[in-house]
Amino acid sequence: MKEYQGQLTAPAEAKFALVVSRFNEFITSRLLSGAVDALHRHGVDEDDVEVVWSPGSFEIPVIAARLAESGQYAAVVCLGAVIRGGTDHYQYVAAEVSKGLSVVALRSGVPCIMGVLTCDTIEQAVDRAGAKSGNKGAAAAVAALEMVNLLRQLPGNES
Ligand code: INI
Repeated sequence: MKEYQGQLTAPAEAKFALVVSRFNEFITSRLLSGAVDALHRHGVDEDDVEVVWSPGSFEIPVIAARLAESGQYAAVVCLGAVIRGGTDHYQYVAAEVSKGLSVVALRSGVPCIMGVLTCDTIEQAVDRAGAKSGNKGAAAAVAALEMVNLLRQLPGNES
């Protein structure tokens, strides 16, 4: 039986794009710190990490699409915080960013990691941005490493 699994080490000659939302920057800056820290601690060179700021989470997919289609990045790590407010706006933003990222990843073949929190409360978001529930930005970065290493092993890899 042949079994594939992605290692969590820095892949050779791989650049990582991090797309981070300015909306709820209090939370997303913590996700960004977690993602950058995780990449560095797994051996990714600082020069192989590029950060792009998005106005809000809704705009992340179009930025991710440009980056993924450029062919310059092994993975795009998307970071945002969608937090429920007094209206149903939250639902539209959360649905579009998750759907958009999945479309971009499937069309481009480049992993677009969903590090966008979708929370009912600010407290839930804080918990996931470096407090009680860890740092989901770091988790997203580790998922990116795993996906890049995994895709390089699977049939059809050209690199
Ligand atoms: N953007 C977020 O990233 N998080 C939110 O919680 C949020 N809410 O709830 O409004 C949000 N809205 C802005 C949205 O992403 C767009 O930037 C805006 O609608 C302009 O297109």
